[in-house]
Amino acid sequence: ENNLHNDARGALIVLEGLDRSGKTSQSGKLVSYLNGLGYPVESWRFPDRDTAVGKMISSYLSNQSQLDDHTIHLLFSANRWEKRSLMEAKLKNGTSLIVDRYSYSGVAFSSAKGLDMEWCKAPEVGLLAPDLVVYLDISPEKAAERGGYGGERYERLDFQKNVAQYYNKLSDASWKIIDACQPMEDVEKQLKEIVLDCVKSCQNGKSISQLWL
Ligand code: DGP
Ligand code: NA
Ligand code: NA
Repeated sequence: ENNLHNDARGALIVLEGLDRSGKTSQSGKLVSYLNGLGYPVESWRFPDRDTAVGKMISSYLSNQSQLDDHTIHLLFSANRWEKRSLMEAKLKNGTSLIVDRYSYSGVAFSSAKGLDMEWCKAPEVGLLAPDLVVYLDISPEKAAERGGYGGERYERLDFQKNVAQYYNKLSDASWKIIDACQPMEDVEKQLKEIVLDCVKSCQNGKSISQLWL
């Protein structure tokens, strides 16, 4: 059943959630799990801080530079656009991608600053649409308790409360919501099940679509 069809493509799976919701550690576990089952898979994250644009974003996030809210919004979007063709090639080649944050972070974080939501969505139009969005659901208060924040620009309780509201506006019935306050093993188990289903469904030739859906 794990054998790839000729037209099999990889699945684009996005993990979203507040800072400290556990996305990063869960995405590592998912990759090992799928690899163990014989599925080609890679772990990606946005922002990708390794590119030239990513370095500007990283400097902004660590408060080493100041940028207008619209400017940084477009840089985050550009950072996704610069990876679009590689993303498409990987998927078509049969590699699934587990992506830690995507356009939904882009819209939620910038809208939380007061930018217009439709304006925020516009530069994301034409990026590849995920086959699955999983939201790791944790209250802003609980997230803040988790060993504290790392000190980057957005890691403040009042701001994260705003972000949560915009995630809620963005989400639709297709999102899978997992209670991220459960023990890590339970989160992991539920994620594996949902993600494996998605990877299998993409193998059956389901076509890739584009944002904004
Ligand atoms: P991370 O590396 O996942 O901790 O992300 C860094 C921070 O940047 C985090 O607070 C979430 C925020 N972020 C991620 N993507 C975007 C985006 O596209 N736009 C904005 N404004 N913020 C983002
Ligand atoms: Na962070
Ligand atoms: Na909603």
